[in-house]
Amino acid sequence: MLELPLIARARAHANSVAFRSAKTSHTYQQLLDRSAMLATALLGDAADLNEARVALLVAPGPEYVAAQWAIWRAGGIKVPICLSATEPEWEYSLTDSGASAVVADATMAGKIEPLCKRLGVRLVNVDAITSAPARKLPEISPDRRAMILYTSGTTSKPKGVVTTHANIQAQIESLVTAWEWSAPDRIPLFLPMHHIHGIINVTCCALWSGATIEPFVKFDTATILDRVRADAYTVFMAVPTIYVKLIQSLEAASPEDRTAFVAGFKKMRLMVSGSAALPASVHEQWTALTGQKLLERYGMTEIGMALSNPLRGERRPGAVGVALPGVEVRLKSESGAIVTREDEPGEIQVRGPGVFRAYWNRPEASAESFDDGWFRTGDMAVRERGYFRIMGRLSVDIIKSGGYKLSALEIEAALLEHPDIRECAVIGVPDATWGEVVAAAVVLAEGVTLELPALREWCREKLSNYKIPQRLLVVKELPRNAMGKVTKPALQTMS
Ligand code: MLC
Ligand code: AMP
Repeated sequence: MLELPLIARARAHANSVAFRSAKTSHTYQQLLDRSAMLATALLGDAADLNEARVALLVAPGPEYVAAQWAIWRAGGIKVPICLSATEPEWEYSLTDSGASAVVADATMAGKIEPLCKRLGVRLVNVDAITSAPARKLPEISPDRRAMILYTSGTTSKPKGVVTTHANIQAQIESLVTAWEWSAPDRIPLFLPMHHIHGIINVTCCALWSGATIEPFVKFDTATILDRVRADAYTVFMAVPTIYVKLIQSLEAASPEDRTAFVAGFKKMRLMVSGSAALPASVHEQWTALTGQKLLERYGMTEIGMALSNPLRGERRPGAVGVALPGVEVRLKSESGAIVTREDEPGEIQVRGPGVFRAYWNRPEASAESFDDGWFRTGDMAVRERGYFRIMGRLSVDIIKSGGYKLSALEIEAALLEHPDIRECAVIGVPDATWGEVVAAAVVLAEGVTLELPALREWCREKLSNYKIPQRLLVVKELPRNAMGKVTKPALQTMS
């Protein structure tokens, strides 16, 4: 029987521990059995879900993976959605993807039930599924579409990035090879499970390799440091904001505690940073504090990981290394020429088996994002002494905050619904902890006032926590160029 490689790999590690937490542990065999049970429940009378979209709203951990595998084994497309999203954000993901079902744990099922009822979407509470008769599951070809991840871009609403099973496998194999994942590895999982960093780099790579994951609902510095002190991990993957927070905690710790934490970090075989630029100063501070040299890599939802500093060899602060196995990377200059020399900047373009298939239901955006078969990332880079260095993004409308990619346009659209806001422009302003924070410049209606706390409170119904402006600038008018277009770079100096 043709079986998904991820499932076949899990069988090879059947008796190993896939997930371990303070209270319980789950073997690969338990995940396989549970996913078969959930797949059966999802299928009902159908033989195959035939690429039906199934949204996934389960806290990180064994049940998340069992549900993910269940959707895949039943032939569906998994659409992971953010646990802390607002109802309008959930509604957008469900309607845009045309989801026919939401798979949720009991806690999340309670929260999303009213929306599912309103939209007529089936809600499957996994905690209520305790048995199912054994049955034959469909054969899934690697070319079948497997996942839709919503990612913000230069359009107001997020776009669904569609990857096939073969794309996902290529993304995993590239990292497993480059970073030498193996069964004895142990890794904490504290990143959100609706983005590739948590899904592919941490979870899928670990489970492909027979390694053990320790899941947390969210990142908590004190909890993680306690586990680091206990030598719980061999591999650690985080966004730069987390390293900044860890540095702050290490510096604030007593000398005894710090020595114990540092000993734990020192013993790890690999610590990776990615999803946003790691300032060279943070890289150097981390090495000075712990003796560990962070491995910085660069990736994107549409392509998986593309560039990485080496596991063995120079890990250069401020640089993202070279192309990963199976990934081709080129730079295209503003003039349209392929960059062949060092020190000449260009847009990063990527080709390879890990590159996504298309944006969901957006043929034009999909076509525009490719240049002769190469995916246009919208990030600028330069090659220096053999390594790529990221210089920034082509669009001012894309903000990276805490590792999350945010669309200024999406936030502007939400702010314009505020009765007192007549015009607005959103930008990302540099921030030592978050990389960038969201700042809004607004023109108010006549005679009204608006303070940041009130605006933030108002936003809570519409936007996830990390999209809500952290800075507010009330202006008489927005800076515009001769064509009447708002000039966002001018706002940077105003803030
Ligand atoms: C939260 N806060 C922020 C903020 N997010 N402030 C400024 N900017 C932000 N972005 C504030 C909250 O308002 C709150 O303040 C306080 O911080 C705590 O909020 P929280 O939600 O509990 O935050 P925390 O859990 O500390 O979140 C930090 C984090 C999280 C770094 C753990 O942001 C995170 O998990 N980021 C990772 C995202 C990720 O996985 N990206 C990968 C995308 S894939 P108050 O005042 O209310 O207490 C990708 C491709 C690739 O990029 O290459 O990997
Ligand atoms: P996302 O769309 O959420 O997958 O985010 C991908 C984007 O994150 C990339 O296009 C980059 O802008 C940014 N990114 C990821 N890794 C790095 C890195 N190491 N340095 C700078 N930017 C990064």
